[in-house]
Amino acid sequence: MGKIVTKPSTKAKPKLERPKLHKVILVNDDFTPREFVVMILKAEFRMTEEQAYKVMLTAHQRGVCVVAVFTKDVAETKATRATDAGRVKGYPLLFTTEPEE
Ligand code: TYC
Repeated sequence: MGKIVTKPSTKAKPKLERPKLHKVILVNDDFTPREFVVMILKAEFRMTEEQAYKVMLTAHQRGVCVVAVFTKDVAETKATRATDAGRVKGYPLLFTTEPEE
């Protein structure tokens, strides 16, 4: 019985690339009331009071806090909506986005 010789595979493996996730980052400022930040986090990011308070406090103490990760589109839309909600009230509240490594 002869040995079966297989030729080296040259088939390209299709890469299943999952879309890179983007962080939404809450940035601290000296003017936006704490309760307003908590309210926006609850409304836009569907957090509980407790989760929202922790994220607000972390940003307050450290300058920034990652709120959540989403696909690029969703992250940018949510960051813009949340930032605009502050602007409407005259607050400098800022949400930014950044791709995950
Ligand atoms: N630093 C604000 C204050 O003392 C509260 C605040 C927290 C504002 C987090 C923005 O991302 C922020 N009123």
